[in-house]
Amino acid sequence: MKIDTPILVATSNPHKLAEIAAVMAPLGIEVVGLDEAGVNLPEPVEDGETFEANARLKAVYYAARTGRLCLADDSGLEVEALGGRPGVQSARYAGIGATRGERDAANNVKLLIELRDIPPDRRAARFVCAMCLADATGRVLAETRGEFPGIIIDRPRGTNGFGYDPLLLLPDVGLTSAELSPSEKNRRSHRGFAARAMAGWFLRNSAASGGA
Ligand code: ITT
Repeated sequence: MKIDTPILVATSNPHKLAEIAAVMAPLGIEVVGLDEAGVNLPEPVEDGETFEANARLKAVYYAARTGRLCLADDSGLEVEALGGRPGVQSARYAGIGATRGERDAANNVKLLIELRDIPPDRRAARFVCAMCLADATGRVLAETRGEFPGIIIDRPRGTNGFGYDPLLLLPDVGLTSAELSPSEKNRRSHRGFAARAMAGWFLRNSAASGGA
């Protein structure tokens, strides 16, 4: 099939966009975010019960309204001791903060409060990322998923990344996700896996029609 690039990524989160672009660019797949593309639609209500449902909802919504091929990422943190919370509520867990940075900081504080009586050996958690690609008519073409397991520590460490990155420790390297370089995070992360699987879909499907 003919793939129109740059591919619209249905996100207003610049960190997600940068991480997805870093996977796609070396493969010759260009992406553009909602802001850069000048898409100024009201955000859809993310009321799905799963990451997959919300990724689908965002991809279909923006694809159908812009008439463009559209890739969406819905992601978040699942903490075992909290029964999988904050899960699909990860972005709005604390429910306060005017800016993305303030919301991330408030979410991290809330998570540490909720886990304060949980010992280190019961702090398993994982980031999950669901990606969905929809065509210009809003039809779902491909869906992928990635997971990034670790342990929640009791104080933030590191300045790279965003969101809950400073709280997810990777025991094998003794670093938090926010202490990884961007390329190392992408190599291991939920988003890196989901984006590479999606890149595979692009390459298979554009090759079949003789090029993107
Ligand atoms: P869009 O819906 O516009 O894409 P968003 O940030 O609101 O942006 P989500 O609804 O998917 O995206 O919420 C994802 C939240 O999960 C995000 O705000 C972070 O708090 C957290 N999260 C997801 N991926 C993460 C990562 O790689 N590192 C740290 N936190 C992450």
